[in-house]
Amino acid sequence: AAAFDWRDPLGAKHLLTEDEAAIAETAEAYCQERLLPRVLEAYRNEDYDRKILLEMGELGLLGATIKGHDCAGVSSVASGLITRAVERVDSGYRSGMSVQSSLVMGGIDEWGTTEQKERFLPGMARGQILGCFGLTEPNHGSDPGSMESVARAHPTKKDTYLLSGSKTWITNSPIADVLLVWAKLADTGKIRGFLIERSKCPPGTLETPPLKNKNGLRASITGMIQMDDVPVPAENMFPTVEGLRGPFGCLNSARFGIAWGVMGALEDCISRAREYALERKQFKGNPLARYQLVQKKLAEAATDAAYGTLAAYQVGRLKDEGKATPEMISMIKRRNCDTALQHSRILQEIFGGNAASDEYHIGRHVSNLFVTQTYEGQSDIHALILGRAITGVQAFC
Ligand code: TGC
Ligand code: FAD
Repeated sequence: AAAFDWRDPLGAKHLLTEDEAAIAETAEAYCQERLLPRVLEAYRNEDYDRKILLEMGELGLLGATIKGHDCAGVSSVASGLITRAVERVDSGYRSGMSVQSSLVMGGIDEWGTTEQKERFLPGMARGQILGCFGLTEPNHGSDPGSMESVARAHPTKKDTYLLSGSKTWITNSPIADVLLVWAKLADTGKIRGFLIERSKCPPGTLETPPLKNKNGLRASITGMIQMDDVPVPAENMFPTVEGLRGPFGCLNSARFGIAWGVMGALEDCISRAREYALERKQFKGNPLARYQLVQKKLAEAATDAAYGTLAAYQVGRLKDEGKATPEMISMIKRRNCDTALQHSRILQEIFGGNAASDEYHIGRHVSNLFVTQTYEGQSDIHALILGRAITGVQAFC
C-alpha cells in the first residue's frame, strides 16, 4: 500500500526518469557529504572556496543542461534537482553554481559564437575557468534597461571596444576569470554582451573589489566590477543579440534554477524543525511536536514545498519541450522564493532561543532566502511582469 512520505508529500519522485533519480542521488550525496561539513565556517568567515566549482565540475554538475562542449546534456528537471540539492545546504553555494552554469555558460551557449563556446565552455564545465555576470549597476537594479555602462570603439585599435562603467552586487566577481558584462554601445545605445578576460586586461583598467559583511549569502563571494576603458576585442562580443533579450535569455534559466533551489532550502528547514520539535520537550515532558500550533507550522510548510516542487517540475518539462514562457518562470521564481522565506521564518520560531545559534542552521537559511527573493528580479517585480501579462498594461512606471 502507498505510504505518506513527509519528505515528498505529493510523490514528486515518481515523476522522475531513472537517469534523473540517479543524478539527484549523486548531487545529494556530494552536497551532504562534502558541502554541509564546511558551510558553517564558510558562512561565518565569508569564505567561498573556489575548489567547490572544481569538485562540481568533476561530477558533471556545471552547465549540466548544455549539449556538447564537455557538458552533461541532462534535462531541465535534472538540473533543477541538482540545484535543489545544493541549496538544501546553502543558497550561497547554489548562487556560485547558478552564475557559472546558467548565467555565464548558459549565456555563451545561447548567444556565443562557435569559437567562444569552444574557448570557454569546456574549461567552465570543469570548474577551471570561473565566470560572473554583470548586469546590475549602483543606480540601476530592477531597471537594467537604464544602465550607464558603455562600450565605445577604440580610437586607434581596429575591432576593439573600450568598456567603462560600474556593476555592483555581482556574485563571483572578485574571483572570476571571465566576466560577462552587459553594456550599451556608445553609437547606437543598444545593450550588448561582452566577455572580459581578466588575464588580458591591462593593469588599472579592471577592478573587482569584494563587498564584505553581508547579512546573507555569506558562503558566496560578491563584489563590484569597475571598468575604466577595459579593452575588449570585438571577437569577445556576442555577435547578434541586442537589447535586454540578451541578459534575460540567461536569466530565464537561472530564475528557473532558483525556483527549484529554494525548495531545497525550505525542505532542509522542515526537516530540521521536525527533528527539533520531536526532541525538545516543554510542559510536562511533552515534545513540541505534540502541540497543534507546531504541527500546523510544519503542515503548511510541507504543503507549499510540495506544491512548489511540482510547479517547478511542470515548468521544467515544458522548458524541454520548448513550451515554457518567461511568465511561467516569473510565477514559480516569485512564488517559491516568497513561500520559502515565509515558512523558513515561521519554522525558525520552533527553535526558540536556539534559533539564534548558527549551529541550528535555520537562521542562515532565513537570511539567505531574503536575498533569493530579491535577486534575479525582486518578487514585486515578478508580480508586475505577471500583471502586465494578465492585463496587457505595464505598471513599471
Ligand atoms: P521589457 O520591455 O519588459 O523587455 C525589454 C526586452 O527584453 C525582452 N525580455 C525578455 N526576453 C526573454 N526573457 C525574458 N524573461 C524577458 N524579459 C524581457 C523583451 O521581450 C524585450 O525584447 P525586445 O527584443 O522587444 O527589446 O523591459 P523593461 O525595461 O520594461 O523591463 C522591466 C523588467 C521588470 C521586466 C525587467 O527589467 C526585470 O526583470 N528586472 C529585474 C532585474 C533582474 O532580474 N536583474 C537580475 C540581475 S542578475 C542577478 O541578480 C544574478 S543573482 C545570481 C545569483 O547569485 O544566483
Ligand atoms: P531596486 O531596483 O532599487 O529595488 C528596491 C525595491 O523597490 C525592491 O523591493 C523593488 O521590488 C522595488 N521596486 C523597484 N521598482 C519598482 C516598481 N516599478 N514598482 C514597484 N516596486 C519597485 N546582479 C547581477 O547583475 N549579477 C549578479 O551576480 C548578482 N548577484 C547578486 C548577489 C547578491 C548577494 C545580491 C544581494 C544581489 C545580486 N545582484 C546581482 C543584484 C540583484 O539582481 C539586484 O539587487 C536586484 O535586481 C534588485 O535591484 P536593486 O537592489 O537595485 O533594488
